[in-house]
Amino acid sequence: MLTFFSEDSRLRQARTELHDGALVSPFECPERIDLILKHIQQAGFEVRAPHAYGLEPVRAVHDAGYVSFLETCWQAWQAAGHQGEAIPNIWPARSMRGDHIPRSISGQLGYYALAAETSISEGTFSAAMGSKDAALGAVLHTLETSEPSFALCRPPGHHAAFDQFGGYCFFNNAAVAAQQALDAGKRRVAVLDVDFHHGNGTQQIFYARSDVLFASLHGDPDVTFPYYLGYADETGEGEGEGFTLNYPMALGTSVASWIRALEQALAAIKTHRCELLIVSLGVDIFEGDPISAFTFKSDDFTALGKRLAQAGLPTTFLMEGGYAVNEIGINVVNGLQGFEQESSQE
Ligand code: OKP
Ligand code: ZN
Repeated sequence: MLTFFSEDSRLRQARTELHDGALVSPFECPERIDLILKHIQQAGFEVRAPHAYGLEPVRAVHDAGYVSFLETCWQAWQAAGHQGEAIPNIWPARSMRGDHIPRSISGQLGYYALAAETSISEGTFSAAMGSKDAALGAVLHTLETSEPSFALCRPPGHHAAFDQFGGYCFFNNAAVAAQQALDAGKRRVAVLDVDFHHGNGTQQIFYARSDVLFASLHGDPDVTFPYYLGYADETGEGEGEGFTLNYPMALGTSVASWIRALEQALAAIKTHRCELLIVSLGVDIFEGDPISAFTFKSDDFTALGKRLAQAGLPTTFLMEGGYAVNEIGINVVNGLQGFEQESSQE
């Protein structure tokens, strides 16, 4: 499967993640790229560098002030004399005002953050640019040829909301790609999010819209990140009513019951006549993932890819999470090859 990857993704080299009350080396690390690329190359997939598409496709789904904040945050943080990486430690929480953006970079960090584990450091913005360029390159290829494609996006995107970063995400690559497809003439796009964590950002961006159907299979937010979104009763609002579908599942869920939820999501994608499938491909549903709790085995990713191919839609896969570094490449390639095997049989 043709793969799009920007070397700029390597420029995110954060040293700190707030995890279990300690600053640790981030789970979302550059080594993930090499492990995935190794297996992509072993599989014989061509890897292409994307064009630089600039900020216009980003501003189509994100707030302009938020984009500028990301672009200048690291400089402003350093100029303010801070020692470590930029990490928020106060928010406009429910008891305070959410309508004012403070002048101080510390106040801005909390305003534009939805979680505290994700630091901003040198190269973060450039990596986020490369990541969304890979997503755009891949979706444009699929739009032009109807062939499937894979974007090795890093950093991931599905937690990034209209004007918030967090959960290792800065630009919502799936939202950028879906909007691009609509702008290119598709009438309805499906974003299917199979990452272990709920794709809160993608959901929020399209919540009131019917031109993007968002379906997410994930760990029950009652007991796992991102906790405050992703419940089954969130189904969209206004025009978008019925175009958000959430399948929260218990920790420990294995492939059999997971696939039953997938069947429901794919049935809705069919009913609503979606013309393009964007898969937010998180492989943190793997049993060995260090921060997740589903029990997929490596072979189960092949079955997942095959089932997705049966939807019969032009499909673009975008990399999201996956942190069991030794198996991450195998799991990604199994999913993509399962898809290819099943497509070639039609
Ligand atoms: C990003 B993606 C674990 C806390 C989880 C952040 C998880 C971000 C996941 N103790 N912290 O969806 O894979
Ligand atoms: Zn995840």
